[in-house]
Amino acid sequence: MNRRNFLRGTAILTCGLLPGTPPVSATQVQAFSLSAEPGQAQLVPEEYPATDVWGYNGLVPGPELRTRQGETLHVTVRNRLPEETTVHWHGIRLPNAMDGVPHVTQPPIAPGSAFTYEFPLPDAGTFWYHPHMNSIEQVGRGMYGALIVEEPDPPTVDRELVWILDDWRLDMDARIVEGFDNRHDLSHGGRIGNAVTINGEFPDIFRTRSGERIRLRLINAANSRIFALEFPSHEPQVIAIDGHPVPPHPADSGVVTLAPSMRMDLILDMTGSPGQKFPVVDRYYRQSAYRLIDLAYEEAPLRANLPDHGIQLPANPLPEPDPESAIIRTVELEGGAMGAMDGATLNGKWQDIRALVRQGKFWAINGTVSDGHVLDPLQHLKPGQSMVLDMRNNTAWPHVMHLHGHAFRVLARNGEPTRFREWQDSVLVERHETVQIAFVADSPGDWMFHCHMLGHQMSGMMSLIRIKA
Ligand SMILES: [Cu+2]
Repeated sequence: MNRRNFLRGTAILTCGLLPGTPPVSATQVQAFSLSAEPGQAQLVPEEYPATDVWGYNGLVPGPELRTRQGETLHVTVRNRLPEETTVHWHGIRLPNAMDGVPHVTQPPIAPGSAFTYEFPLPDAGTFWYHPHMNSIEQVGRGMYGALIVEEPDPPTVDRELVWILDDWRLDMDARIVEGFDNRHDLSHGGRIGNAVTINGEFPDIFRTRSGERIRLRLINAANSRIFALEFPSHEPQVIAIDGHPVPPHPADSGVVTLAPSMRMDLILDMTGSPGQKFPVVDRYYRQSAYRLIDLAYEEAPLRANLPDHGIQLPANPLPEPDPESAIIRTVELEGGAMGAMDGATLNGKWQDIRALVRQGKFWAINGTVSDGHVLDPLQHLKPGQSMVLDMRNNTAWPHVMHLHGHAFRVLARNGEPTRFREWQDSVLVERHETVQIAFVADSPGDWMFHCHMLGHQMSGMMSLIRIKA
């Protein structure tokens, strides 16, 4: 029994099927259990010791949760960590009470206790799960896993792979360097590591064969690192961003850019010749480009001609924002090292930058610094209302802005309309860039809107959008 069959074997049928009930009305529930707990992982080559981590079921990454569109996910999470936690189902459009935000959508899960999440999955795509409590440290110690929602009729490929990218700051004994609240990291580009892993392992060689067609689901689980991957002599086709389909197209300038928390689904046709080797290179930080992994072709080709099946994914059932009636709001991202912020409001009181820095706060959204998750809303919306957020990055650093519980269209960058008006849940806003997004506030509740560079989130760059009738 392969892993997938094993996991699918846990499916249970909830709606009792009475005689004469058409089977289409049945809701298939996929049940899983996760335990947040300390563990060990061999993150770097064998000549180094294993690293003490925190993981789901003690593993890095945590178990892959694989379901189908339209099914219901049921996950019991037990907390065996020495501190409180929650689980956020990143990118999933779900009821607010299941969103995993401590003190806002649920009480934290105390050490020794458990919480059960259950929600339907309206969208197919590549998603992931991670804590929303002390995220910089809990995610940074290895707590994350893939949540894959399959299309009813996925494109035909030879292999489907999930690569969860992460980076770690390790010492020479492969121990995680402490000091997650290091103020230099918080006020600059965040905690960037010195060891990049794919699925919790130090990548070396990826074996493939000429003519193979691969669906590669990339997930960036890093604290702050942005990846810009080049696949020399290959032309990966982007088929989905943040889980949501886009018309298949080659990545811009051949570079697959993935900010923290973002996902990208690629179709990678292996066009090299037998015996060839190609490095995949990450060039986001220009001074420190490095080889992520080698694509190594075996001697025997898989086939002579590339497959020509269609690769376009069917659209997810997302509500289309109405630009005519939309409420438009400017969102100013402010602060950080080399920024111009002289002060901002923290806990209801305007404070100058020195006072903010003393409290470990460096970032603001529209003049307000967040302190934890319980916040005055940045915006009130009625259910069904369309909203445009016109984001301006007034800082010297990139940010990746994530909205909970919704997907938004990316309408424009620096005033230029985007090519595909992509649906995303997280969007990279480069320094001094403007990005316009639009969404329909279709799900009632308090939803976080924050930077997913976890050090920025922790030190002030978080807000809340309230959707209430
Ligand atoms: Cu940021």
